[in-house]
Amino acid sequence: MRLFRTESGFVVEDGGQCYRIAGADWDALLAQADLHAELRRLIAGQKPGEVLEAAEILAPIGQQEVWAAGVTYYRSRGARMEESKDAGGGSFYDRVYSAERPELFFKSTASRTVASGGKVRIRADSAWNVPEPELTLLVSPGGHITGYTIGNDMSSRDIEGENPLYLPQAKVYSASCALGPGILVSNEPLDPSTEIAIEILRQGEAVFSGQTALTELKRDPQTLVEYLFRDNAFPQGCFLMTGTGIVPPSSFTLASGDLIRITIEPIGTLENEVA
Ligand code: DO4
Ligand code: MG
Repeated sequence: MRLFRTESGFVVEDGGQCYRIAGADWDALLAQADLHAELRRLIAGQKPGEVLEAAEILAPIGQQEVWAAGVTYYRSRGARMEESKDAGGGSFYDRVYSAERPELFFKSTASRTVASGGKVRIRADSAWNVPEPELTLLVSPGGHITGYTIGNDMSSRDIEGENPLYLPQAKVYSASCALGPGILVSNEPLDPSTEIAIEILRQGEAVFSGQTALTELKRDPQTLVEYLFRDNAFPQGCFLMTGTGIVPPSSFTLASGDLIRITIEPIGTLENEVA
């Protein structure tokens, strides 16, 4: 079952049929410990037949914070070691990849997050930028994973590579995060064979494509959540990006007008143009 926040209300898609949910509050919904059961209850007895208009879809975020895990795939470890070797930051990435404690950082709020169909940004003081396609968890205030969405952790690699202490500036700026299109609501873990794919189009031509699978994710999503919730309260729940396993070659940087398409099959496709 998938849940969408749209300009004209909330829509549940279940078995190919769409249902509208009236009178619900987004933050209260996302805070449900068993969102799946709550949506079942809300659509019970309703007639399907609603139409989900892609142009109406909003980012599936309210008051929740977006956090992110880093260096959770071998490819991310290698790319970070390479970009920061002149700054002496290389060994940090190697160590965090195999440490028990994961890298977790604050990524975004609703005001910095764009929906599928919206425009992500490159910051003006950076010349080397990439999208990071990431499976993103919806986590309830009690720390239960209740859903999955697609995230783009836009990143300025030159700023991050110059000094690891610049990470917040490389990661957190206006329109640096995209989430959506909707939330796959499920209490079950995703199949490890689930694939994450990205395609970047420039003037209609593919300039980069890549894919990975959750089998490559070094950390268990629930363990990432347990670390995030240590001495940290999320009264509205939160989103947790699980890291990227796809990094374009060092010669690649995003340009204005590029179209970024990230697909995780059971969730959908997150599509954003670069402003
Ligand atoms: O340590 C830097 C950021 C890592 C990250 O965002 C990722 O691996 O996805
Ligand atoms: Mg990332």
